[in-house]
Amino acid sequence: MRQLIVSDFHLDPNDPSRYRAATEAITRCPCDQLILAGDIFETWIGDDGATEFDFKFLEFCGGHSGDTLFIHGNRDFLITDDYLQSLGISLVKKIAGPDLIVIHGDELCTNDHSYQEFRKKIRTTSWANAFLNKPLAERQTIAQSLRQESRETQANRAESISDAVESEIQQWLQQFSSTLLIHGHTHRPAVHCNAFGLRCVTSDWDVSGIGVFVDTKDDVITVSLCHLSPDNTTVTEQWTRYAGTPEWKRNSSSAVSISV
Ligand SMILES: [Mn+2]
Repeated sequence: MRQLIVSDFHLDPNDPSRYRAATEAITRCPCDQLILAGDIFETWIGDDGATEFDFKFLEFCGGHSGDTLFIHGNRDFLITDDYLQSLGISLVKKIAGPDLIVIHGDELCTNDHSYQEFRKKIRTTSWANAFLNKPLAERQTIAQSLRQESRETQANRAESISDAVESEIQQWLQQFSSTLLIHGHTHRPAVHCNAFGLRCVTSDWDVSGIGVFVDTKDDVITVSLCHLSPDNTTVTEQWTRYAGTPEWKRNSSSAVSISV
């Protein structure tokens, strides 16, 4: 069983090359389950505002694995289950169990109080309905100015995004009796290992990015942080845990192998 977790493509129809790169990079990585962990799109103003590029990309993802899941990010949380279902993708709030937790990650950034307040306000049915009831043209204008603002303030640079808070991470791991948490959002790709477990952070993308493979075979769980691009797939770090044991061990670089 192989799962692939990717996030933060920030796809924008103004830049079709990114859709191509993401499609080609994922094509190189066959998997049983593909988890799109949020901010796949730079903005989502309603399913009726989806472009041909958006539609084609999701259709590709839906066909790429037998089980493709979508977790809302803070930029594409208005995409609906109906729309995704029609393209072979299931919308899930999170993946949370003892084997694996996958979330977008913005919920971990609790030091950014103004962002959390804003999040609370816009992630309500009433806010969504009020926004979606605006005419499409008006929403498109809003999206355009959001993209412009995002570029100008360099909102997608890691320095502009608050980092995950350690106590929140521990709380998630403990709540689900898990030792593996994977998330994106912060644009700070890395693997962090401590007494509470392993935390893998996926990257944002330009024409390549960093995703995570979780391979489960017999009693061995292998987690590989990988650089994914249209030209190759390279493991940068690999960790293993034996089922029934709490401890993650880092594989020596000579032992690192992945077949994709
Ligand atoms: Mn995000």
